[in-house]
Amino acid sequence: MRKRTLLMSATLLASGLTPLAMASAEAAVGTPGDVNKDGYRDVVVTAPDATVAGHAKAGAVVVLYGTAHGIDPSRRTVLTQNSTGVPGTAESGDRFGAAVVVSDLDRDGYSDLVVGSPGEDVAGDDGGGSVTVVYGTSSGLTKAKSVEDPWPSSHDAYGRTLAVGTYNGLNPVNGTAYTLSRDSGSLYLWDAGVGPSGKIIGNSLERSNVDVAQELTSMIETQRTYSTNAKVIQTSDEMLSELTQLKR
Ligand SMILES: [Ca+2]
Ligand SMILES: [Ca+2]
Ligand SMILES: [Ca+2]
Repeated sequence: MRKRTLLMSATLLASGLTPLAMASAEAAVGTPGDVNKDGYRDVVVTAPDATVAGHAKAGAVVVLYGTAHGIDPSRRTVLTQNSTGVPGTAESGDRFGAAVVVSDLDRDGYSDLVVGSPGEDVAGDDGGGSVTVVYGTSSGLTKAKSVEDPWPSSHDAYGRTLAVGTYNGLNPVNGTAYTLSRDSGSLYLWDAGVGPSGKIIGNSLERSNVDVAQELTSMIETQRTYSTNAKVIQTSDEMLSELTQLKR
């Protein structure tokens, strides 16, 4: 169980914080990286230094859609903070798209975009940063919500790095893949070193709650116990067979 805690205690992380709760469902569906759920993976290109409506480095994200014959450049969606459904306004230095992760957060089969805007001004703080989730839907990329840096006085550039994962309560699919369950809980965005999230410290050893030697010893003991029990059953079976033969 300790191993399980280590391996499965992941979550949707941003270089930021605050609960951006995502619904969880029973199982993953659809094709990974498929924003429009047509069965073909799509390509997401980031342009955080793009000028938008005259605002330098406001940033943009471009989705190029896959087809049976590969990427079709004529089929694309350009997202900025001025796009329909995307919260906020494109401003100089927002750098929308400085980090992007593609993942189906709400498990509806449409891959969603998690987009960082580390230069977004928040509550009067210059460059506090924000993270926007743009949901893939049957009607396109027009549904989104954002989380701003909730502790703008503590740090800047919230959303400069992003990661997606899931917590405990997962359903194993095979040896290395898992899907969400009703027990998985919600997904949250947090900044490293803020709130309940941990820090990564350079030039230092990381502590582990798994004693590898003890785990190996336990595994060997379990295996030997199993072998012994199997031998007892086999011997009993042979004795019964012998008795049966004698009776005949
Ligand atoms: Ca697609
Ligand atoms: Ca903005
Ligand atoms: Ca989705």
